[in-house]
Amino acid sequence: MTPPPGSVEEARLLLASELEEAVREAAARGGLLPADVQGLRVRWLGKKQGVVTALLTRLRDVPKDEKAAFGAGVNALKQEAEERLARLEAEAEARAAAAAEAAKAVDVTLPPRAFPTGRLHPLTVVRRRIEASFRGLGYEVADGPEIESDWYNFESLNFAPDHPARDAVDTFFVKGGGEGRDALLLRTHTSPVQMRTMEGRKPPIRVLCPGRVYRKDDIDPRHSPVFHQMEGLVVDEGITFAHLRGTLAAFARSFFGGRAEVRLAPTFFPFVEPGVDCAVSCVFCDRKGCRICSYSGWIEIMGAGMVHPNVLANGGIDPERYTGFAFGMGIDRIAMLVYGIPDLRLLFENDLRFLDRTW
Ligand code: 2U9
Repeated sequence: MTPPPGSVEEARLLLASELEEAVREAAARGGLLPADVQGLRVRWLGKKQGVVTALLTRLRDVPKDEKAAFGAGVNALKQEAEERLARLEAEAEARAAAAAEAAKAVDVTLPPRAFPTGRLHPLTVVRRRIEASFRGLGYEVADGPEIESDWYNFESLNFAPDHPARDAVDTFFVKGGGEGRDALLLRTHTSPVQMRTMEGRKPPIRVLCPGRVYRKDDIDPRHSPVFHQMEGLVVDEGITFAHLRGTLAAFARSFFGGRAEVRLAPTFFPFVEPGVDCAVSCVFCDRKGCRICSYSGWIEIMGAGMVHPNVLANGGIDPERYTGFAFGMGIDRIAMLVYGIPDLRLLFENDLRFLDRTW
């Protein structure tokens, strides 16, 4: 039976259904908040327009003999509304307090925030790998100045006075340097470091010289006016070409893998005699022929040779007693080869879109 409109009974049913509805509706967003309950309190118990207050103002229109019952009914309703709202309020406050506590807490199960770390440059990785291959053979690593004299860069290394590399077209000379062998220049190879090493000590010498070198080359995918070399020098009594060949073969196997072989072909460098070009069997196609080795099965990786007696003598070493071998390779070229880098410039531009990977 529906209660008559405007009756206390009707208001009591409305109170129950409205509060239940409010609770149900708030469940999806985590339950009633204290502010929600405050809104309900205003609607029901508000002094100006609350439903209960409105009922009380109607008391004067109620017939005399019904006034007592009506007033008691409204008071009961008011008490019921107060109790229900007080309960909802307590729940909402407890919920808000728990949420505030949770916001303060550290969630130890969260995955750690990514932390940006630095990485090694591919040239550094390749240099270190080459060094590791030779360290196992007893070599130490040495370095020297990038600004050199004509003597250390050319003259002492047996370059003829009219050798084309000594031309200002190919080499960066430093303004204000001296004349002749005292001229200053940006080193065109790391060989001056080996010269300085020979001067400073007695054989046996086994030294590895990595470093930046400069040549007046125009920039293109395979050329840059600055690049990197790794050179090596061994000087001792009784060093022969067989030691050179065995060393290059051991390096090739250590660096490129156990199946790698080397092939030597005669060539000319002023600082060695004989001089050789050294190729390694193509590890990409196992010598069958592929794009990387230009379908030859071999890849040129370095030059080498027996140190010229004039060069030993210029380094203060008696060429009658000692012999030695030397080799040189381009670190950039080897990095491009092993990582398939198509353009040398990528190694110098410091673009993280290229560099940011594990080399
Ligand atoms: C001393 C005596 C001998 C170093 C050598 C090469 C052969 C060689 C090139 C390879 C490619 C340089 O990067 S590259 O352009 N180098 O072919 N270098 S023997 O010989 C020396 C060095 C120092 C005292």
